Amino acid sequence: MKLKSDFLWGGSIAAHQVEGAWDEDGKGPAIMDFVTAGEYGQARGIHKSIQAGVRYPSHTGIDFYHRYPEDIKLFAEMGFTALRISIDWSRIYPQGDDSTPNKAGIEFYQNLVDELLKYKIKPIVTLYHFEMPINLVRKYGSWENRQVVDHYLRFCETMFRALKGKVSYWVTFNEMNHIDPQSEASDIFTYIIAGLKYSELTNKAQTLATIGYHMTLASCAAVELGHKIDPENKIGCVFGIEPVYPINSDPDNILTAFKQMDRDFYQIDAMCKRKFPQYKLAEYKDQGIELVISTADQEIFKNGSIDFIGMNYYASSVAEYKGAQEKNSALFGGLQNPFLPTSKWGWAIDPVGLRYLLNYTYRKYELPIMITENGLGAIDQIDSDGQIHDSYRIDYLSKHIQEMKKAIEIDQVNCIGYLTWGPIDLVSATTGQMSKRYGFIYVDLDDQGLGTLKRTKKASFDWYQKVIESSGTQL
Ligand code: BGP
Repeated sequence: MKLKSDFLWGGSIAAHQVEGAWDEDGKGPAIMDFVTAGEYGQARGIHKSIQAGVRYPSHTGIDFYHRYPEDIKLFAEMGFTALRISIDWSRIYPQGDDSTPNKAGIEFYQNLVDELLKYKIKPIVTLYHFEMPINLVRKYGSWENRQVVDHYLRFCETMFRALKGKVSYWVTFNEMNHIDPQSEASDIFTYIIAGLKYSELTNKAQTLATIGYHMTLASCAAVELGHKIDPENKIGCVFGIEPVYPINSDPDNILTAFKQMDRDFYQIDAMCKRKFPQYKLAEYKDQGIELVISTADQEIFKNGSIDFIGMNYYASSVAEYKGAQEKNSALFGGLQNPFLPTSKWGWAIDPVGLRYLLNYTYRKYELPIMITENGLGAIDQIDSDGQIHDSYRIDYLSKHIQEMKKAIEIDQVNCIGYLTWGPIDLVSATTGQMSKRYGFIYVDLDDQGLGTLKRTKKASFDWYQKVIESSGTQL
């Protein structure tokens, strides 16, 4: 069966992973410009430090800043009807708290959006994909400080107005759910999302909970603001969610799996049910965490419910009960599922998990769901014929689209779009590498930031073009 004609087909990218031009046209330094230089990266051995003058992928990106017309033309050739981009906050307010916005930054995104509209590609604009001006981290202490919410809202307002009438789909945040006192992934994501070093936090649990709270509040306030500026705006929030399966049928393991998965939903509850969930406050209290919800905040939760849920789906995970104090170790590998193969980075490949998650989420909220990221990170080889035969990527995506179709056609889930992650190769967020590739388009650039930046279509390019052309029937 064909999917509806207005189903959104396309891909998703993030400013800091593609643009480069990290210090051009008035852009200020942002969190992700420092991630590669940080202690954090060195300790984990996944990011190299930046020395003066050394090219590095996070600073050059894939030079999308200068080459976007060429790249968008290729997306149009594939038949994209949507592209999710993000706006780098530090291009608009270089210090975060500047009194006026940077005109050149606004113009860049207006031109980018115009270029998409030229090809009738709907822009889906993320307002926060880890691109916070570093000054807000250093001067205010990042999202732990309530004032940052106000700076974020000013930035949102500037962009809602600058792109009014051109953009109707907005995303307030990407994957804020990864920062949680009970999540082991917090050590990476506190750095990526909030620019803070986990090891240096004095009261970790309180800080992480406060960050999560402020971001949730900021999202609701941004939704309210965006609706006021243009009632046509459809504003959602994107979550990175993994289905968590119990390791076996022991009820303790089943409860543990449920709790781990449930942790990713409290913010969606707040954004859909018009109040911050009481169960989360009780859980925090139990852990000695205090959150103060003012009457003004309650109003914000009441008025800021989202129009759609964005779902980033890559993998599922497995949980086992290890005692009351255990943390969620699911993300990035965790326990092995013997029924599933894994990617080179240990992420379980689980197409059925996508159908499960779509069902689970839709039954809970009955809101439209957009698959905002899905894809396989892999090392691509250029064969002797000069081509990249990425059948493994086609296989992964094809199986996931099949399961998504079952969720739509059989289970009646209202899924409104499918966007692959990194339709063009880009810098990986958690490894800082170029060699972990997701694209239909190969970019000649290595982990040291060296290469010609030449774009080459992979085998998956023609395949995805046919998928879109046939409305998902030719897989
Ligand atoms: C998501 C992020 C993306 C992207 C993706 C793949 O969590 O929203 O920014 O990077 O993961 O992850 P990685 O780049 O680490 O392979």
